[in-house]
Amino acid sequence: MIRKYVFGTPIETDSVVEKVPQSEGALPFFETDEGAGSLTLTMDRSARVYGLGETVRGINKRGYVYISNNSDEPFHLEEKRSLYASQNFFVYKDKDTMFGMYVDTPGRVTFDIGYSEINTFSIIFEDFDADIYVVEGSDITDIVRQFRKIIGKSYVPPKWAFGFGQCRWSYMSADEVREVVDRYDELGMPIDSVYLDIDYMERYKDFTVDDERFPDFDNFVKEMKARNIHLIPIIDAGVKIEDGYDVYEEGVKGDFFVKKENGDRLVAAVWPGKVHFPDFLKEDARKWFGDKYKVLLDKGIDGFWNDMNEPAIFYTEDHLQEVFDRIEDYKGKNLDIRSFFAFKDLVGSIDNYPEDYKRFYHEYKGQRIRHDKVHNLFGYNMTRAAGESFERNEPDKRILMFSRSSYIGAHRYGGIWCGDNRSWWSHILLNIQQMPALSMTGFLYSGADIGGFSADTTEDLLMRWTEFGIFTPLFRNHSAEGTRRQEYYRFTDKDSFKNILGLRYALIPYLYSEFMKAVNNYDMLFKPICFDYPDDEMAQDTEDQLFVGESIMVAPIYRQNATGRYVYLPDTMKLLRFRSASDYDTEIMDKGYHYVKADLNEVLVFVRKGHALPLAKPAVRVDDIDYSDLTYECFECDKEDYELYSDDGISR
Ligand code: MIG
Repeated sequence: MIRKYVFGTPIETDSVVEKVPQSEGALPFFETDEGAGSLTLTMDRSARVYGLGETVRGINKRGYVYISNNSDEPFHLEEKRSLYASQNFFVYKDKDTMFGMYVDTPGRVTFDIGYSEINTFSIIFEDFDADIYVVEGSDITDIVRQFRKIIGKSYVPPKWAFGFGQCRWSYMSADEVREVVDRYDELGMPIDSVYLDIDYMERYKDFTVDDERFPDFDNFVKEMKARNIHLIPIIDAGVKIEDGYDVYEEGVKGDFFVKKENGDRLVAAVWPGKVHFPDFLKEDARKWFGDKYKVLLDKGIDGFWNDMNEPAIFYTEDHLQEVFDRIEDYKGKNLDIRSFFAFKDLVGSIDNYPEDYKRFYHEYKGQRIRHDKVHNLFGYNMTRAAGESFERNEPDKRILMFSRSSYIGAHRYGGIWCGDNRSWWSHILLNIQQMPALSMTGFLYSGADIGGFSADTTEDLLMRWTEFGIFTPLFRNHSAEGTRRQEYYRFTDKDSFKNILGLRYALIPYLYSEFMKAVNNYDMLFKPICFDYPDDEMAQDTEDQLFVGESIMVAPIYRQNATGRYVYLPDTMKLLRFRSASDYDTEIMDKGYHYVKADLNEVLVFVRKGHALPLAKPAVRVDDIDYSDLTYECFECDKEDYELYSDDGISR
């Protein structure tokens, strides 16, 4: 049962697509303080809170404070309150009470879940204008399912997008890309796509290609296509200001860029230097920008990633001027403790400066609205621009799309990746813990940068991370400029990497099937084990194991030098300890705690009782997977009991 409560005059976000009638009564569970703009609930000792999508910390969100304020945040530390997304849906559960809540408001919202006061859950609004949906159901899965129904079906990528993708900031030329593919192919390591980061563009201009680095790009795309490799260019939110650049000129002519209060276009800066931001919230601007993707679609490109769409701002012309003006005050001074830090703050305030987000306006549904009021809708509407364009321009074919920034609603147009993590062991765990929260909020096609984006990876870190990454729909190895290169072929134990990648391909019939069922039935692809074992106390505290689809549980290793780990089995299960898709041992294990060994190259998968896991033979491209040759690992069931979803993988 879903009830809707309306506070103030909410700005439409288009995240809910099914009509829910407004409820007459008072909001249940929380106490409303209209004056303070807050809701509060006293949490029982037994209370747990799940959801909120892409955030730091554990699966149970209790004990910290999270702020929905989409941010270009390169340090995913425990203390951070905001990352790139706002996905304001959570489930509260204690021994007597259980409900889900979706707080639909495009501005800043704080979820203080026992941070200020250990037993108090407060939701604090900057503007108390919100549609709040309260969902009750028989269990968490049921609550999530009802919620997902009202926000509409999740985005479905082409099936090849379940293959492995290699990325780097940046492959600097067509030859570098060729070399990557050659190396993978020579070694017989699977790969389906190579990503193009910002340097493929001509001076970071969206929808252009640098023809010194990528001469004859059209033929290069064809050449890669002939090898069944997809090239996936990045698209940034800012449009370079440059006379003669068609995208800039059309944007000016069509009045598609965001403007300041005085009507001037906002001048901000990102990669290309000074840019304008398209007003993705404005329908005609969205259509215009969306149609620009056609420039690349027409060259045979069939996948994109949208970046910097919080939006990230290096500086605005206005704030930079303020800084330069005030810097004068410090010149020649003997800087002491206060003035030195004031000076440091001034200079350090330049990028992603909060006041800059109040400097410009959108035309949204016929109204002029200051950016900060609708801040969290920006990336969503960039993805929507692309998604709507693909529906118009490629009506018969699925196009890969995922974004960095998001809001609920964007899950209908694309997936997300989890942004700039680091080559840290703790970030494998973060990746594990983010996946179920993303499943709850509809972002099914998601994943993190495997191996870690910033900082230098190590061979063992990359291997352990990959052993989890093979279960995430978006399966991409990506790393930052200036860090150690981390393509799999650069390391010593190439055979093990090849085997683990091969296992991914062997799992694709299952993963794709479970993914599509999750889309069609509004289910989670990743589930904390406690969701299915609500009365099992040990399961409640298990935050580093997940169910992936209906048949399996994974228990990844995320500690350096570990040769195994403790695994909690909420029921009897069948362990598959994989060294490769065809080389694995099996063991039936009882409910309870077990120390399970797993060498660096071994992947632990547990098949649930009454379920089956289909396995294909490894292939080097998704298209080569032989569906007529599947074997099944069954535990107390027959292979016929497994419902294998499959389709052509490309048509809509
Ligand atoms: O400020 O395009 O999260 O994946 O490699 C960095 C360069 C801009 C941030 C993205 C990252 C990408 C990088 N971008």
